[in-house]
Formats: sequence, structure tokens, C-alpha cells
Amino acid sequence: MSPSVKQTGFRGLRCVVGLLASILVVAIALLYWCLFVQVTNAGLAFENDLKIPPEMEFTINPDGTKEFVLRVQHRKTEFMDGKPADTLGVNSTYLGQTIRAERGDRVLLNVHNELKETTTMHWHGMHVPAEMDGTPHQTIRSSESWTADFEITQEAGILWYHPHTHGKTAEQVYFGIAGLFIVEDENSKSLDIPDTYGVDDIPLIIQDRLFHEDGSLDYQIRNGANFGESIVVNGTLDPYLEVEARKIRFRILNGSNARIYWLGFDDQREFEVIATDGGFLDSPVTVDRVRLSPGERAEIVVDFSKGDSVKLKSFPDAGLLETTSAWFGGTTNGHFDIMEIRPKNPTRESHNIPESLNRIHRIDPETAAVRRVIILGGMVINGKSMDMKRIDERVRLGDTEVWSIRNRTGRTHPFHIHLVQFLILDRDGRPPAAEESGWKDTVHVESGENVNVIMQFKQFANPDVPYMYHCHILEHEDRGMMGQFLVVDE
Ligand SMILES: [Cu+2]
Repeated sequence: MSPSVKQTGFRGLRCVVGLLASILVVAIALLYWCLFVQVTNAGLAFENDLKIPPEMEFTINPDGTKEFVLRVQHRKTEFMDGKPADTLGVNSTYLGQTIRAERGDRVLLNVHNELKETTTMHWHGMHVPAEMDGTPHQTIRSSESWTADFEITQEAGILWYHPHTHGKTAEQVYFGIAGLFIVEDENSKSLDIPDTYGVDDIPLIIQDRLFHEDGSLDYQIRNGANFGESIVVNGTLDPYLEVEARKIRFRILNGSNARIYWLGFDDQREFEVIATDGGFLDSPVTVDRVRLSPGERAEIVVDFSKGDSVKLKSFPDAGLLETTSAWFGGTTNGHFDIMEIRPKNPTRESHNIPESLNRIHRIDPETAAVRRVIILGGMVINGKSMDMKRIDERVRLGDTEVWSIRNRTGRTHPFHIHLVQFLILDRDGRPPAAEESGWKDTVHVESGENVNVIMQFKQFANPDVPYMYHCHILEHEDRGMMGQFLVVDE
């Protein structure tokens, strides 16, 4: 073989390798664009004024109890103009009115089920006796009523209510049964923070939904749960919000069935996280993103004093593996535009958010009487599917416990424990991020991760009625990713 032939062959090989490498680079770039860059719901006009759920009226009885009436109804809602959709709501066409009460209040919550099917009403994050918790053990049949009666003993926080009907939670929440339950206390009322509801203290219930052409809601399970491609905020599709050009507080609930949001702004501005699920952080934490999985809440304060309009967005939340598997499963983990915020009147004074918001009592792990291991695997917890007749764990009244939640699946699961607010001790041995170092009742546990949480069971022993712990991806919960615990006084 002459040197020239050898060289031609080498050149040919180089050419083929070069071509393949180019194709590979283009393919990777395309996949990256699909997974991490493209905006799933691109083209929003932000043309609908954001709805603010009205505050629920109440009566004060002679004994001082605050009495609320919750009518769970089948109604019609026009997400799109002129296209009514069948929806469910609580004293409302879609979603529920906002309940507000204070620490020390005794509340009576009369729930009237005006649906054609059984439902329940759970006070998510509330410290309540088991028989008042609104779990699958406190069903309300069609046309019947149920009253929850309890005293609010916990600190200020942004809680919420939703059905917990065994096997039907996902659909009932999807069509609209969910509302905020705001608890205030002496501390929250004394802090110099925005607190005028609907003006500078804005609730945001963020949900993803699928719509039919005719404007009706489409409930579908894809990739094991319900993932929508349109975002509704407080039941508003394509929303904008006008605010005064100063600091605004948002109380955010991820009310989605399954989607995780990684929230931030399109100009990458920083903002302050002031509260987690069940209370204020010790101090504000400055971030440019906050991650919320289904059931989780955060309160944030954003400065609009410069007056520029800005988009609230969700950025891709997960790593390459989870994002790719979501994509191949027919859903996305990508970018979503959520709403546009338009500041007005840039002359008003702003609040100076105090450096000290709370004094969280850090529970010493050495004091834990029990360490429980909770293994999330497929649609089961510790190898078992939910059985209403089986008690999975027995907790002694008065004990401090550490729960070690281990995710042995390929996707993130938000883990919720009823009755308590807990603190995250560590994620795989590393301390939690500052913005999640407050009281939590729901924690996202990533694929392969081990999250240790600590809590105290101070009240409400009941040898007969259990509390729940479960994955808060509602389709996972409905399919059995749930267990039951009793609090017993021994
Ligand atoms: Cu799950």
C-alpha cells in the first residue's frame, strides 16, 4: 500500500467520524433545547386579571367560636371566555374561599357535601385531633354534612384544605376543591411585612391543567400521574397582576397534582423567602429560585419598586435523568411562564422586612425516642400499599421522633406527614438549604435521596383513629402510596 492510499483512507475515516460527531452534537443540542430551554406554554398574552380567592365569612358564636360554612359544590367556570367548564369549588365556582383564623381561636368548620359523590375535607398542615383531620376515615356522603371543631394551637403559617377521599383525592382536587387556610398569631401581626390581603399580600395557588378544545378540563394520567401543559393561578388562565411598585408578599401553594415548580423571575431578580409550610423562617433568605413540590408552600417578598414588569416563571426543576424520563413519558419538566406582574405608582413606601422573623425551637436529635425508616418504593411505602384497616406505625404521645425517608425510586416524591410540623435535619447528611430550614409538613425527596426529619408528638392521642403519611403526588397517594399511624398514650 502506498502512503497516498493510506492517507486517503485515513482522511475518509476522519470525515465519517467528523460527520458522526457533528450529528451527535446537533442531537444533544436539540435534546437539551427540548428538555431545558423551550417554554412549554409559550405564547401567553397575560390578558386575564389574576383572580384573588375571597376571604370566607364567619360568624362569632356567643362562646367565642368562629364558625365557617363550606359548601362543596359542582359549578361551571370559564377558564376561556365563552367556554364554560365543569368544575368543583368551595363557596366558589373553582377552588375555595380563603379561611383566616388566629392562634387561640376555636373554629367550627361546617362542610356541606353538595356533590353527587362522597368527599372529605382535610386541613393540611394543621395540628388537629385525628377525628377532625378529614382523612378517608371521616367521609362525608353526598348531601350530608360534617363539622370539624378544633382549637388552633400552632404558629402563623400558610396552610390549606383539600379532600382526602380514598382513591378520589386526585380528581376532586383537580376539578377544583382546594383552598388556603391562613393562620395568624401575635408574631405575624406585629411584624412589619406586607399584610393587606389581595393588595400587597397576594395568595398564589399554582396548578397545571389540561384543557379540551371546548375549554373543559381534561383529567388524564400520563407518566403515572396528572401533568398539565397549561398553568392556572387561583383558577386564572394566562394571568397578569397589577401591584403597587413596592415590596409585595406572595403566599404560594403548589396545588398541582404532580408537577414540581422551580419558581423564579425572567429577569433573574432575587427575592426573600420569609416562610415555609408551617411558619416563618428565623430570618429572610435571599434566593433567585424556590422549589415547590405538590403540597408545599412558601411565602416570598419581592421588590417591585423599580417599576419594571416581570414574569414569574418555573424553570426546569430536575436533573438530566428525571427530565429525560419525564420527556420520554410524554410530559415535560421544562420552562413554564406563570404570570406577568405589572407594578404601578412607583412612589409608595416599602416595608423593611425585619431581620428577625421567628425563633424556631431547634429540636435536639439526641432527644429522639424513636427513629423510623420510611422507604418509598414504586407505589408503596415500606413495601406496603395503603390499607385503611391496617395501622402501620404507632407513635407514643410525648415522643420526639426522627423519620428517615428514603426514596428508592427513579423520581422525586413529596412526602407529607399529618398532625405535625417537622424540621429537616439533613439531606444525605448535608444540612437543608436555608430557605427550607423552617417548619415543614411536606418535603420533596429526590430519587435516591435520604431525608431525615424531626418532630414532636405533643398532643392528641387516640387509640382508634389514625393519621396519614403519604406521597403528595395525588395519583400516587390514590394508588396506595400512603400509610397510617396512631398516636397512643401509654
Ligand atoms: Cu409519589
